[in-house]
Amino acid sequence: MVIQDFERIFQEKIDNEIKIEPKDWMPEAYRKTNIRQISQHAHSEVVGMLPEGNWISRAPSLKRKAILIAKVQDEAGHGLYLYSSAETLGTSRDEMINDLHSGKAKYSSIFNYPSLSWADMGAIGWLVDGAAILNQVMLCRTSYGPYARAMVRICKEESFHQRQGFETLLVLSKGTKEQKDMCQDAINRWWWPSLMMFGPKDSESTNSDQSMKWKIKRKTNDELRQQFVDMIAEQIKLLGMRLPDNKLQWNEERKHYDFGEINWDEFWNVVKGNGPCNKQRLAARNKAHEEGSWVRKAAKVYADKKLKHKKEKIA
Ligand code: FAQ
Repeated sequence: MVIQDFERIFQEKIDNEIKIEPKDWMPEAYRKTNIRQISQHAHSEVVGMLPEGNWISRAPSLKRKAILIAKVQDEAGHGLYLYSSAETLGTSRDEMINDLHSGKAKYSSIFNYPSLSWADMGAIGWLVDGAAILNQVMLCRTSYGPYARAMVRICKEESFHQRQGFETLLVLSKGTKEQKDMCQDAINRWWWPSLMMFGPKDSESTNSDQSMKWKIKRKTNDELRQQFVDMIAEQIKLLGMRLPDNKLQWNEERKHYDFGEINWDEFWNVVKGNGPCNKQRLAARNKAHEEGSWVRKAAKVYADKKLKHKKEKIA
């Protein structure tokens, strides 16, 4: 077979909604963009543990603490599924982790903002997990098999995360004046960064066109962002709070909510490493990695020993 035959078979699979699997032939650019997106996604899950981890020791009750610990653990699990999925494309876990720790690899801009109050745990669950789910539901149909299958499992957990976030805010929204103010303040601070999670406008998205053609992405950044605004603009009514956007208004003609302009300078500034917590997040990841080196060494010695015993048994 010549290269054109491989390309034709690959394209036929994409056209017929047949998943691309690790041992299938694929264009190098398809492999690369999947490694890029999946590893960035994995890093986001892992770095995303930090703003929430900050509140485990200060959760207001044992029940809230147990829920938060479970949620943070889920994010670690998501990171692991995703790293494994990226590894099937020929990259190594060490390579991906090194790229994160050296600051070379990207992760979601949202995790470079500080979590300042207990209400932030509610806002992260409701808004950040809410944005993450919309994106991930579409990724359950992504064309690369191991990524799509990881997403199915992750989405089940994320929908629990979003509901717990909403419930946390609902309790605060019915509380004292201080609790209501704390709830509104958290929504004010997390709203715009949540909209940025969907990435740049379609007209400025460098990867979207090709990723849509390969069915890696099934909806564009702007389509998903609009879906998110429409969903949250309705849900906030139940909280009796408001979104910090004077331009937010139902547009009967479009059958969507109109909303104000995102501060794209702020977005790119955060993506380039200059957000409020970028340096702090990378320092925390590097420290955790260094402190965990004895665990990795011990696990390797154990694995080597087991392999040796197995070989001796066979011999
Ligand atoms: N932050 O051409 P596009 C979560 C970069 S998981 C930083 O539009 P693409 C769970 C982009 O990489 C949240 N960088 O890119 C959780 C590209 O640069 P590159 C993460 C961003 O890939 C909840 C450049 O800008 N979810 O939250 C961002 O087609 C609570 C041009 O952009 C995923 O990763 C950004 N927000 O579309 C955990 C989902 N946006 O790589 C704990 C999978 C864009 O060329 C607590 N990823 N950039 O150098 C995706 O769906 C896509 O990668 C997009 C971006 C939609 C994020």
